[in-house]
Amino acid sequence: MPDLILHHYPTSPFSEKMRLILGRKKLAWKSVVIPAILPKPDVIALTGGYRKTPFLQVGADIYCDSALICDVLEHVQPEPTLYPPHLKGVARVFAQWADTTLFWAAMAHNMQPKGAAQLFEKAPPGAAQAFAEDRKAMTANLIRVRPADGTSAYRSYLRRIAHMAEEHDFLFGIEPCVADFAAYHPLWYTRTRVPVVADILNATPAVSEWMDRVAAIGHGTLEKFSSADAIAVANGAEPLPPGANLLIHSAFQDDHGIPLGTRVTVTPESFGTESTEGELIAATRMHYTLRRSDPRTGTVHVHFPRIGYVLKKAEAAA
Ligand SMILES: N[C@@H](CCC(=O)N[C@@H](CS)C(=O)NCC(=O)O)C(=O)O
Repeated sequence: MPDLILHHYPTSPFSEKMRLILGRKKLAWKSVVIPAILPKPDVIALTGGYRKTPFLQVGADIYCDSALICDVLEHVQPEPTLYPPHLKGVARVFAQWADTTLFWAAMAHNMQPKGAAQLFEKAPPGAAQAFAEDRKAMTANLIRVRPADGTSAYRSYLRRIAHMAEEHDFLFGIEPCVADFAAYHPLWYTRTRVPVVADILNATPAVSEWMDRVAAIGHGTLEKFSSADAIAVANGAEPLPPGANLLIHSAFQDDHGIPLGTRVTVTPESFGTESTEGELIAATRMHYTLRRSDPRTGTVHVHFPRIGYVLKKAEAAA
C-alpha cells in the first residue's frame, strides 16, 4: 500500500485530530507541512480548489475533510476501531457535533481579543493582519458566534464533556473512539495555543485529565516530506480504480439527478467555500469522487464526504 501522506500544519486543530488518530492506530505516515493561509499553490494542484486543512494523499488519491480521512484510516488499519459497533451511530453524531458546534463555540472563545493577541505575539509584523484577512474571506456562509456567546456555550459544553469523562477514561467508555478525537482538538487549541484564555478549563478537571489521556496517545511514526515530493508521488501514481478503492465500491446513490460522468463541482457548505471541479466518477452513500487532471499532478481522484458539501453540475456543463 502506498504511503499515507498527511498535508497539515502544526497549529491546525483538525490536523491534531488526525495526527492523534494516526497515533492511535500506530500508523507510519509522511508529514507535509502546508501554509495556514493562501496562497497554497501545491495544495490546490492536488485538491483542485479545496484549501482546507488537513487532507490525506495516498498515491494519486486525495481525501478531503477529517471525517472522510477517519473512514480511510479505519479501512487501512481497522484496529483499534474508531467506531465500536455498539457506538457506531452515537459516536459519529457526537463527532459531527464536536467538529462543528463545539469547534465554533471554542474558537469564538479562543479568538477573543486577548487570545488572538497571544497567538501572534511572537509572529513577524503583518502576520496577524494577513491571517485575519484570510480567515475573514473564508467565512462566507458562516454564522459567526460572538466571543461572549461562544464562551457561554463552551462552558456548558465543557461541563457536558466532563459528565462523560467522569464516568470512564474516555467519553464513551474505556477506549477512545472517533468522538474523543473530535471533541479533543478545539480544547487542545485552547490549552496549547491560547493559554491566556485556558482558565475556562479549570472548572472541569475531569476534562483536563481526559485531555492528558488523549494527548498521551501521540502521533504515530512520522517522517518529514516536501510538498514537491508529494506532487511527484501523485504524478507517478495512478488513482485507485473504483473496484479497488474502499470508498467507491458501494453502489451509486443519486440524490441530485446528476449521472456519473457529469462535470461537477463539490464545495464546502460554509467556511472556505472554494470549489473543486471534475468528472463525477462515484457518488456512494457517504461520499463523492471527482476525477481531475492538473499539469503538475497528472490525473488524480479527489474524494469528499457528502455531509457538509454541496454537489452541483459545473457551470459550463449545466
Ligand atoms: N470539516 C473540515 C474542517 C477543516 C478546517 O476547517 N480546518 C481549518 C484548520 S484546522 C482550516 O482549513 N483553516 C484554513 C486553512 O488551513 O487554510 C475537516 O473536518 O477537515
